Amino acid sequence: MLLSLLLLPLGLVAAETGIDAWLRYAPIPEAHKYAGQIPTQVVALNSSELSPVLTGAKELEQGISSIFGQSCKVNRWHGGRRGGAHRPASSIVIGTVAEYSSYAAKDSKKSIPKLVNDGFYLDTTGREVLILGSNERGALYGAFEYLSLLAQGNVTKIAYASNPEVPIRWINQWDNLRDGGTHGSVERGYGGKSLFFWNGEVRPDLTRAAQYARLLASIGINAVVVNNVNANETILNSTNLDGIARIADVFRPYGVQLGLSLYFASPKALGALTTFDPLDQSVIKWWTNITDEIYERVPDFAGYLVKANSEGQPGPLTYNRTLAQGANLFAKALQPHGGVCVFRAFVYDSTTINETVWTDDRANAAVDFFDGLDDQFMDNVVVQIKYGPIDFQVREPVSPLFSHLRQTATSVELQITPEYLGQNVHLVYLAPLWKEILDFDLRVDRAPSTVKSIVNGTRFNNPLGGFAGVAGAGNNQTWLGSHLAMSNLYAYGKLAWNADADSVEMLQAWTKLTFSHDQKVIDTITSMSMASWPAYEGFSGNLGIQTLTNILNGHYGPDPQSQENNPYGQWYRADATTIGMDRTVNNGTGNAGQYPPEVAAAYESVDTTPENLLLWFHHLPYTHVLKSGETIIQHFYNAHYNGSAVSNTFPSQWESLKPYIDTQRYEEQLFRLVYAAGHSLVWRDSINNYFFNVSSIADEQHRVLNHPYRIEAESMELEGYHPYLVHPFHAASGTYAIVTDTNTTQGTATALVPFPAGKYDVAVNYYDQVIGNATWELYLDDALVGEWKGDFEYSVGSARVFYIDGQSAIRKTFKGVDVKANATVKIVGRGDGMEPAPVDYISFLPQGVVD
Ligand code: GCW
Repeated sequence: MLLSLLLLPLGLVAAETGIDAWLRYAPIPEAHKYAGQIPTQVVALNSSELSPVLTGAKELEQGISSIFGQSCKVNRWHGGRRGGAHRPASSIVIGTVAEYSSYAAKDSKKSIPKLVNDGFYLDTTGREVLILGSNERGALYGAFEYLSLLAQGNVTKIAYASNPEVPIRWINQWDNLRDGGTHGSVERGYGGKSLFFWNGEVRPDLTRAAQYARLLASIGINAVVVNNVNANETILNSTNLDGIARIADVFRPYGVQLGLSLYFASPKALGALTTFDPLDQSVIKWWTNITDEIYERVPDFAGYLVKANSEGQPGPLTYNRTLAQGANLFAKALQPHGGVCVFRAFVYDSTTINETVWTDDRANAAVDFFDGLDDQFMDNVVVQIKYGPIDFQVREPVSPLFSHLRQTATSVELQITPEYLGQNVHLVYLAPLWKEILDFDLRVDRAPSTVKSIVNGTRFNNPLGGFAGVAGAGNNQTWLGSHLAMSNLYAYGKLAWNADADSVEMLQAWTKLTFSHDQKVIDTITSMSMASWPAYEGFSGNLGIQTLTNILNGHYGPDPQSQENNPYGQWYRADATTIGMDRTVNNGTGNAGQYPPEVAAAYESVDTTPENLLLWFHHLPYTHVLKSGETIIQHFYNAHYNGSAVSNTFPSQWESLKPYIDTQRYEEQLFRLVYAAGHSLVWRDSINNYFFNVSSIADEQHRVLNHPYRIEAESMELEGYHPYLVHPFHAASGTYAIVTDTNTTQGTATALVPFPAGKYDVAVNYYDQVIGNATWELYLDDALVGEWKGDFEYSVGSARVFYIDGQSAIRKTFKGVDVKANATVKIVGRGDGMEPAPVDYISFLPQGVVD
């Protein structure tokens, strides 16, 4: 006992990599207090090696011994009824309800509430703890639930049944078979390489894939589609099908089924047919055969996910067949095996729309493409709909398609990997965003019709439906690239299990499990996380004009102009006096009319459109006055200042947790938060400069384009450096940066510091491109303040950026530097690779000033 008490504080500060996520089973504070309340053995009612029941039993053994330092051995039950009197006290019984029936004596058998598939019953009130699943997977879920309670120090007596919200609780991984290309190993993944594929094949070592399945099972995920929706036909070659079977084997003990994304033209590309027409007999036969082959190898195969006729992918429309005919091709092949065809609603044609045509609108695409097909999909088809009509933006209304498909099962596609929300370098806790979507009431037929009631099947009586979460997990130790981002994966699973789960409660349970029980840690992470989405929205795109990121490459840093004047249709139609998409029926694209009448009426009018979507639905003057009394343009300016100010509080909030968090995770997260705080200023200035330039309306508070603490690099005395006009212009303070004369030479920039002597935070804004490691040195009066390298690309997994722009812009801050009167500041930069050691400006910030 003494030993474990002594070890406890050490355990708390020992380095952790993050790989255990919320399944750390950390020793809980004062574990000895629980002695006597914790079972000492687990009775596994199913002892077959691959059974999720046995997995659950082993997890209980491992978890309890780690949390309480107490042994809790697994005993495998091999049949025969046990009488109540003979059962050892203090045990956990885990199995299916059916197994429990044969196990328990009649006189002591509990009556179990109704469970649906995958549901479980957890009862800690009796002499035995009962963990009973409607099926084996349910029993495993019950084990994880019980362990989660114990790990949070909760030993209250409870008895309840827990049933999932929806049958489809899937993860979509956009993993490519090969690394390289524009999207790397995991498309839009920021946590390393694919867990599943390498060099065109399934990885020989699937240890991490099994660990991923464990993590996902612990939050109720029941299937993973392992390859990118931009699929490659070679996933179906026989080597890869064998490999796929190996993945399914490591998933199975965790009750996680495997699914595959399909390339629609595979019969031609792989099967050497002359067509991939979904109505062609040879094509039908080809898919039937391949599906049968998959089921031979993977009898519990979950099904297919299909992206067709979207972003260059082939599909049924290629042959003038309907999307339903395309979906049914696969559904028919899967049906005899009980598989599901998930068909994505993300169908749009980026070649035919034109911003100068006032009525053109990508947001109309899904409904336009799917209307008229509702009664044509087979029963085992699920249409998977991105939450908004465009593409995972920082704010979108709910996709109107949810209200159009009444006879077809639907699932909502959420993006856990925050492609458009800071790519896990910025902190953005997504549960509040998802909940706004799930709780939104579409008022179909003027009756309550929340998105969650549609996807869970209650509204339109479709039993098959659910959730798809695009996760982007990779093989680095943090899974997603950032420790704090793991709350999103956790919350996704919890919401798919219970869409009414509360954002803060999920976050706090996750925090306790992941970091600490200390109230200070819980409160701080709650405050940061709950402020994070509003902050990100504040300094990116406001009032429903989308994220304003570079949509042509990266999807990461600020680049509003990239949304306009191209056929991708993420326009906001800004000119010198007005901004916003007119999506009204009366005068615009008609998109508001795709919603049921009550919602359509609300969106049709400026007065009744929620202001956070104002410019999604309306085209208005910058001078339009909001309910707050601010004009639209002033709201932009203020929101950008406020949002970035919040982001700039995150590093110090996190620093206050230093005593409570192990060094590795503390340092890794701090690095990201410090970077993100600096990058939020890049966002702020870039967007504000851009809209000032477009509108010519000044900031009432005189902040925009007025930075009294900056020395612009291009105004310094340059040797071996020269001014460089940055594109887009607003990605540089004063539109210019400096670059070394060649990519491999040294440059020096010198200036007199025009500020009084004192203590300053000295911030250097520079650019770090992906190829090359330029170096910079900062001197004050010839004394080195600090030096650093352009090696950011190795420490974060965000999009690879080749250009000097708002995506590569980055800030290095030296805190509390003593600056003498009339000091000279000097930057020495050495180019390397593609990096000509670019510098934008140097800020001398008096204590407490953020700029
Ligand atoms: O948002 C876009 C992404 C693509 C993705 C596509 C989709 C897999 O930028 O990377 O492709 O959506 O959802 O199909």
